[in-house]
Amino acid sequence: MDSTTTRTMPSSSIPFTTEIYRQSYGRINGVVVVGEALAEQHFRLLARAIPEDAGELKRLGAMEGRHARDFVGCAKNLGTEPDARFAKELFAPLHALFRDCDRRGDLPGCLVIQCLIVECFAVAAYRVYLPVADTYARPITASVLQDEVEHLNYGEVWLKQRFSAVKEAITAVCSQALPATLPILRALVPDMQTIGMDPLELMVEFTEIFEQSLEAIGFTRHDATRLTLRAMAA
Ligand code: PL3
Ligand code: FE2
Ligand code: FE2
Repeated sequence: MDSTTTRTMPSSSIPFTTEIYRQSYGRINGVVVVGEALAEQHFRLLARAIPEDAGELKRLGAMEGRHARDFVGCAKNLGTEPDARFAKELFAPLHALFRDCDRRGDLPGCLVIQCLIVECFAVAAYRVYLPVADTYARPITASVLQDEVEHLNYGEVWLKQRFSAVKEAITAVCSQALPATLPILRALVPDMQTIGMDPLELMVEFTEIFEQSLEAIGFTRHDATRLTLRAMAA
């Protein structure tokens, strides 16, 4: 199935009620719910690390908690539940990297992992999921998507304001954190195909949004592309 076919797959041809759909959805939904719950933790840690923005960061963390609950509801609506065990294993390396940066007081590292990498991943995933979502999940996903853009924006603004001081730290953390993100995507390829998402489209979308973010922060287009491609090829 090529990407055009997948992207335009009409909702009527998606097998929402089959057991195979439910199983794939449970694994993907697990990754989403665990990703949202970790995002909540990360924003709470960031609120401690950046006291001048604590109120704002706690608000963003609370949004993540709501996203997790809303997506659990999407699984329940389809008669399945999030597979959290599988998802926790997938997110463990990225979460460990965040905790390391937090412990070392590497704020740019924390912001790149949560606000740039995780949020770009979320924006790309929800954009690709939206056209193939069931009628219950679609409005929820559309509303969550708007919140994720706000989370991405918080990180962009913070990093842009300190660009020359944090440029090296951004490059360093990307080279570790981007390779830790790819196995999550790879593990979900067959399940994404089952629910009508095109994994290649997700990669393309992620790369585009991530490079745009790096440019918004202050990298040249050339450096943004190099940094992303080098880290993804690692
Ligand atoms: C940050 O706010 C949340 C981070 C969550 C990361 C989500 C990754 C999702 C992988 C692909 C599946 C998207 C489909 C959505 C289905 C409920
Ligand atoms: Fe979220
Ligand atoms: Fe978010």
